[in-house]
Amino acid sequence: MATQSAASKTFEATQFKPTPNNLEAFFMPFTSNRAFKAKPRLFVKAEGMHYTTIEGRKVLDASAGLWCMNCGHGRKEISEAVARQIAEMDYAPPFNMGHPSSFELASRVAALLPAGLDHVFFTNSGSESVDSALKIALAYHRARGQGTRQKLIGRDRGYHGVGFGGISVGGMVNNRKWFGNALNGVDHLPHTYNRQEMAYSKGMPTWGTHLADELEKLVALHDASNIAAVIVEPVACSTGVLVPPQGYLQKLREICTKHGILLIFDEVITGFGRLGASFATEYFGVKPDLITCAKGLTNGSIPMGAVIVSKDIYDTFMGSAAEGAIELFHGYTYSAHPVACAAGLAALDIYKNEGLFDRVKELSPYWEQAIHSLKGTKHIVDLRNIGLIGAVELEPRAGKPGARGQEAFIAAYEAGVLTRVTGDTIAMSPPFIVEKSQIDQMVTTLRDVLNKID
Ligand code: PXG
Ligand code: PLP
Repeated sequence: MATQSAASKTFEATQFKPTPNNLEAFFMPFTSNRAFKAKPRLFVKAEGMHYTTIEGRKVLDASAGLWCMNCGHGRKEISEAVARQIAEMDYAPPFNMGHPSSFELASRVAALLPAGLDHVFFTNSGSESVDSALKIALAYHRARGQGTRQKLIGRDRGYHGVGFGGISVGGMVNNRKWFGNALNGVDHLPHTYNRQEMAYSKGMPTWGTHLADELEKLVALHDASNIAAVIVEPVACSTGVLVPPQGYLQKLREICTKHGILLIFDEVITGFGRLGASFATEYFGVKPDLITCAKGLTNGSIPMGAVIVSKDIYDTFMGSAAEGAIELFHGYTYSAHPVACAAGLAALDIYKNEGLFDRVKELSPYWEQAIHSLKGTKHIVDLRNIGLIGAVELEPRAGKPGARGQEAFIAAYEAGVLTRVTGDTIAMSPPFIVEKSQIDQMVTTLRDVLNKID
């Protein structure tokens, strides 16, 4: 009895303990928890092109959050649509039931893509989109009687999120080595970056088309009858903005088609206007069989992702399952969440009404010259750009890879510009509403910062 009352007292004490103003409990993702908690950087507000820090300082958002706030922050059209939807109907089960806006959003997304890429499966993130796309690819081959096609091919320096599928086809050592064997039967193409051959290329490098031929070697090694799909980011963003060589993606497409291998474009970042076209498929004129997307789909406001599949894939599922049977044994509690759908429809309206994809196209030449105006600045060894994406690659400090990049990132933040850092590469990808004067501010700040740090 005594024990019990002591236990309940402890419980009460815990329950009513005031929330400590303490950063300890949150195990932060992809962050040095100890460094952050020793010197936190907290945002409390966002409007237009700016965040406001907890100290009341304004920071220019040169990274669109994490490559997702394409329409800028604080968009009333989105917050009002979300508020209306959550009040009207907060949730509806996506298995066996439906709600109208999921069908509308799927149609609106399909309308942004070339004919034949016209069916949309909803997820809640880029990682879930990647795992879903890989599973759809495997199941598609099985459904058409080619169940031996089980191998998946990714690419070195690829980032496809953090699910077991995504880290398996991805090519970032730290995202893989801690987590055991992950998926079997995965192989990788070489990445397309070669500084000697392509440093300071504007847009697509002219060197490197031949790297797509490496896929023929993997086909020769594994045999086409064992390969389900190849997944690549049209532009590999997370590992430092690796712009594809001219003709490279076309060549991958040709080899995949020749061998009956599905081609998946991971457009989690390039989707929804980042290159100045609705998707990279339109920008490069190369049509994959599946596309993964997320981020810009809801302007980053509510988590949501999607996999767009070709008519052939969808029809194969429909044609091979028995009447009344489930065609795809896959889905999430929150697939096509009504609140996310409301955010997605509102975001698509903004893109259209404000002509934001065209705005990216119009701003791209200015952006390109601004990024390349940094040439010659201390520490810089390469500059890369495409659409509204730019990368500033720094010479790593001897024996301390990543240290200079991290210091530059923090110094830029303290000087009022939020960028993104991977290793020693600073990436920038502003919201599409960015003004030229703000592009100038980003570049000037980076130049000043690089001149100041060792
Ligand atoms: N595929 C690609 C191509 C991505 O860029 C994902 C999948 C995973 O999406 P989720 O929503 O599960 O995070 C991504 C995400 C960065 C950075 O700064 C990039 C991403 C996420 C966070 C940071 O490079 N990309
Ligand atoms: N784990 C358990 C115990 C569950 O019941 C569910 C869903 O019902 C899941 C995981 C998967 O969750 P989600 O559908 O949100 O991905």
